[in-house]
Amino acid sequence: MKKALLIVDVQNDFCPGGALGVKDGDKVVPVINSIIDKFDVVISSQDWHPEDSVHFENWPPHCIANTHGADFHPDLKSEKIDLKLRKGTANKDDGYSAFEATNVSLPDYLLEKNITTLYVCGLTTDYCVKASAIDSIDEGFHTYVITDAIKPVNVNAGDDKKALDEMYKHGCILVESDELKFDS
Ligand code: VGL
Ligand code: ZN
Repeated sequence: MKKALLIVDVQNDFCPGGALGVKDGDKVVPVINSIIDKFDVVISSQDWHPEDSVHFENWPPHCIANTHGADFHPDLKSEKIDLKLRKGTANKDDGYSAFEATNVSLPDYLLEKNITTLYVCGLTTDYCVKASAIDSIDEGFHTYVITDAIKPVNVNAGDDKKALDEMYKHGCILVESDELKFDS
């Protein structure tokens, strides 16, 4: 019975000044760094879009593969990451969920490592965090969402509250980072 931290899309383009920068997106970084050593395994996802992605009909172009915008926020302790997932890599693929990663099958990896529980954090609450947390439940994992380590886009006011409600109703457990007190 092991637990993994899933760090969703803590990338330059989702942080202030980035192509799809969200308010206080960078503020998740110190929170994530403060808990990163508590887990058996640390997994990240990165939005990794081709320039001609259909996804850019709905969003300003962001996180284009192999660009600075697609890199992790420079302060994230990325050297602690065991598995780096890439998603949204095909031009017809939104790839909101880390479970849609194209370079590795996340369920297979978790099974192989005996991970039963996922703690989800990162960007953004109302898109990729939500999609990943809901897929995690659907794939049969105990799923926690770390509410002070996520930030929303809020295309419409209140989208963040709706997303939290949806995750909770789907079976996710909402926790704050200072509640994470593990035995080992
Ligand atoms: C995301 C919008 C577009 C996210 C990705 O990481 O939540 N949001 N692409
Ligand atoms: Zn995207």
